[in-house]
Amino acid sequence: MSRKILVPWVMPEMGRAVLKKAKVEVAFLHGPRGEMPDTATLIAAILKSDVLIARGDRAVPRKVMNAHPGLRGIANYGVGYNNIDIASATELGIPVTNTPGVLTETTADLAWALLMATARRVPQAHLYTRSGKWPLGGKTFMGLDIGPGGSNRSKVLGIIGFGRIGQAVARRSRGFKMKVIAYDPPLKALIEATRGVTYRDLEDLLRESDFVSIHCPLTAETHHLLGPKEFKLMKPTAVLINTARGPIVDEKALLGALQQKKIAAAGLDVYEKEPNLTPGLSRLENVVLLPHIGSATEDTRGQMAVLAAKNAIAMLRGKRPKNIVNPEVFGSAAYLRRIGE
Ligand code: 8YV
Repeated sequence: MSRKILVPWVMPEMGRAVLKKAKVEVAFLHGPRGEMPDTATLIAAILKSDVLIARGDRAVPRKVMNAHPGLRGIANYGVGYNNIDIASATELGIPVTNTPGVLTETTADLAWALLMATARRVPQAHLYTRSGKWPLGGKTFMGLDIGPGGSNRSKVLGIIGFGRIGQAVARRSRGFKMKVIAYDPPLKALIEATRGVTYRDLEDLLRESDFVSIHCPLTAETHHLLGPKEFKLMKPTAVLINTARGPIVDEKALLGALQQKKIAAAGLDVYEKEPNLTPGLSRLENVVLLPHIGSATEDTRGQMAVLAAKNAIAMLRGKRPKNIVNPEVFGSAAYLRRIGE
């Protein structure tokens, strides 16, 4: 029987084409409206497959991995892989891959769009104009400057997480004459070596920034990195942007900070319990809310699918994939058992 790749979601055509060209057997499994199968259905399908192409918004817990002793790998469609229990995958000898690089600029674009939209209240003004109230109402939609503004004061952009996306956001700030500070302990040396960017501890970054943009991965260390204590440190005129992962921010504490005007506004693309929002968040006037669309362009999602497909094909064939996140599995007894060597 030939080996099979399982895709339990609607994969962009560019990724499907790669699978087709490689002449590998693929099982596509999703509901009529593209919805992903429940865990029991997924486990039943994994039993008949050899590699899973997972999507970032769906958890792959240990019990799913454990379902099939011959599972040769999990290719995640997404650069973030907090949806996958990596410690269990490594212990069980399952290689996991992600899709870095191809979505860097697109996600940085979205972070920047959100920053501008939140500061200048673009969606709120759009809805108001569209509603036809404009000639009657006295709303003025006062916003916050991103550039130096009339007073000619450069604004401070604080970047939390200075990986590929954080760096791309920093590059975009140049045209706005911003002062850029960044916090990322493992990348302190890189930040210090980057022209126009200065390292700050988290507390100082929060105290000094006019805009705080989050670009770190979600890990045990970054879970609730921003909570009540941190919001108290921020300027009352500060804007928080999160296009990374929801649980990095304590969403209830953020709601409180926005309600009490401890900070001025927030632009969010990610949430603690997607697709659910903390009650009250969507009723606030000082938020701009997006449905996790950081990488959502045809081109970029297509390239992500290509990478995920290529990684899956390599793992199916027992080869080392390009974007491996737990390279220590190769050579482990657990992995060799899985691939039958
Ligand atoms: C995707 C993402 O929306 O790459 C990531 O980490 O969050 C996004 O690009 C997601 O992985 C798709 O489900």
